[in-house]
Amino acid sequence: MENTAFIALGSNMGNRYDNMMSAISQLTGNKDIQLENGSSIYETDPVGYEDQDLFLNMVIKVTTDLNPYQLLDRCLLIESTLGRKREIRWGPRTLDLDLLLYNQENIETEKLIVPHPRMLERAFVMVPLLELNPDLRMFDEERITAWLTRLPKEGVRIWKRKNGEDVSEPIGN
Ligand code: PH2
Ligand code: MG
Ligand code: MG
Repeated sequence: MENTAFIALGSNMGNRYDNMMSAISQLTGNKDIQLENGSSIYETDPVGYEDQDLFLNMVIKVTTDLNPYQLLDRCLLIESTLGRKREIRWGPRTLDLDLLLYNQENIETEKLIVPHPRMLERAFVMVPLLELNPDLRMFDEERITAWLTRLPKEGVRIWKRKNGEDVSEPIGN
C-alpha cells in the first residue's frame, strides 16, 4: 500500500465506543485499507455547538491503495451504515469520520479539503493525532508552533489509553 492517511473518529450518540470500533473494523476490513496504528481514546467537551453530550475522539493511521476521494467515499458510507443523520451542523452524531491527512498532499476541491481545514484549531483532533507522530511537513512551522503554544487542551481527557486501560483524568498541558 503506497499511501498513508490519518482519519479522525468522533461519536457522541449511542454506544460511542462500539460505534468507533465498528467503524474501524468496517474501514479496515477490506484488502485496500490497512490499519497501522491507533491513538488513545479521549473524552472531549463538545466544540462549536455546545448543547450536546460529550464526545469520544481518537485518530487512526492507515495505509491504502485508495485515492483520497475513494477513501472519503468509504468514510461517508460507513457513517451512514452507523445511522448518521446530517441534521445540525456540528451537532450530535453516532459517528463522524474525517479525513485529516493524505500523504503530504494539499487538496482543495468542492468535495474534499485536505489537510482538514479546522484540524489545527481542534485539541480533540490534534492531541490524538500527535500521539501517532504524523508527518506535518505540509504545514509551515510557524502554524504548528503557534498551535502548540496556544491551543488550550482543557476539555480533552484521556478515556482509554493505547494499551487498553480505562481511565478518566485530565491530560497535562
Ligand atoms: N465534532 C464536530 C463538532 N464538535 N466536538 C468534539 N468534542 N468532538 C468532535 O468530534 C466534534 C465536536 C464536528 O464534526
Ligand atoms: Mg468532524
Ligand atoms: Mg465529518
